[in-house]
Amino acid sequence: FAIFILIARAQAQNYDEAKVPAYTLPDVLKTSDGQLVKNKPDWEKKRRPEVLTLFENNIYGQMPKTFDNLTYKVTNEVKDAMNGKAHLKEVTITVTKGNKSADIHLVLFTPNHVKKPVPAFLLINNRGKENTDPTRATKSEFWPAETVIESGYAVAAFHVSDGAPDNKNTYQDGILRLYPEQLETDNGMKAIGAWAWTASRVLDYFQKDKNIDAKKVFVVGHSRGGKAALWAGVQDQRFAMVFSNCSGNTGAALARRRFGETITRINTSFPHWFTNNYKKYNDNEAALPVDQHMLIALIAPRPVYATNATKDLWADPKGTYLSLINAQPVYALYKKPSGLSPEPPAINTAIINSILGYHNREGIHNLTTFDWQNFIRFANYHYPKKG
Ligand code: GTR
Repeated sequence: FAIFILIARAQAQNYDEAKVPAYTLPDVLKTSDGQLVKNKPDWEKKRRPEVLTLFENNIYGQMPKTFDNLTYKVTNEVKDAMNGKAHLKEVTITVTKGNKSADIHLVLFTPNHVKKPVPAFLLINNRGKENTDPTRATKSEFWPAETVIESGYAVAAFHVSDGAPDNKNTYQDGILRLYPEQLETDNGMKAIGAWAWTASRVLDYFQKDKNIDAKKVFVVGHSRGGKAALWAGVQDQRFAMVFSNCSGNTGAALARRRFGETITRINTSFPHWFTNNYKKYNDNEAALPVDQHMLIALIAPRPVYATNATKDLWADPKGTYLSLINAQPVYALYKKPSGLSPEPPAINTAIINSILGYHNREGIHNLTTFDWQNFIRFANYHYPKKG
């Protein structure tokens, strides 16, 4: 009987395009009182705040913005790391509120021999800490720091556990200790929100580091980290650009397609990621007042790059592309058309020369050198180096 239930649950995940239900996406440009937004001021003053609140209340939770103090301490520094090519700093960022504090551990490499300040890629690392080894004894495609440094960008990372342990029993043990009231409310922040909050505190630090161009910080995340990267870019308009890799359900992919992972599945496997309110939409996507194209639209006019992998149908490559397509009307208000064609590009073909970038890489659910190389191309396109 138990096996039967397991099979039934596995089958409940659809991978057949023909079985995608008919759906209607909420109109990103239509206000709750039925008016059509036609220009930038109306978007920014009326509709954007409305959509942002819908995401906060229903999905990602509130984003507390106040704390008493943010200090930092460089705990390790190597000026000639990577054979002299980079300057390593390990920094502990401490955020204090009342009698409580939380530490964020940042690994940061800045390229030597380039004009400062430099733009930076910041990874929200949801996998092993060895992926961001400051000694570089261990190298990983997940964070190919040498490749990013060679391209003239700074490269930084923090681990999600500093924001919130990725565990349904202990997620409260990170920065939520500073905001216990969040745990008492159905629209309270949980782990994904805490990771996005942490990315913003790193950006606060970047504003104090004279080698970093804090107006050009690009937030990057893979999968659950890619969901947090999108939310960070939405919440904190200081992030210049967002890279969301294989972020799938409640990331860059449309929920209403019910292709691969669904809201029920994500809320069941990871009850500590999203608000209590989000559980109301289990098997009830149509009732959601938003869909994920609207999350991308909230990042406009800043560039967004989303990716998928061919063997990662769980994260719905097509649904990700459709999110970008359906975010376009908001970019158009800023006269930043993306010119995406209705059909996704061929496998391994990256859309770079566009405000909304995309590729579907051959292979499995992962963050790889191929992905990073295209992130760098996209950054070069939007922030061409002078001279
Ligand atoms: C899966 C989860 C996805 C994605 C992934 C990951 O188990 O269903 O939403 O977050 O983990 O983070 O690698």
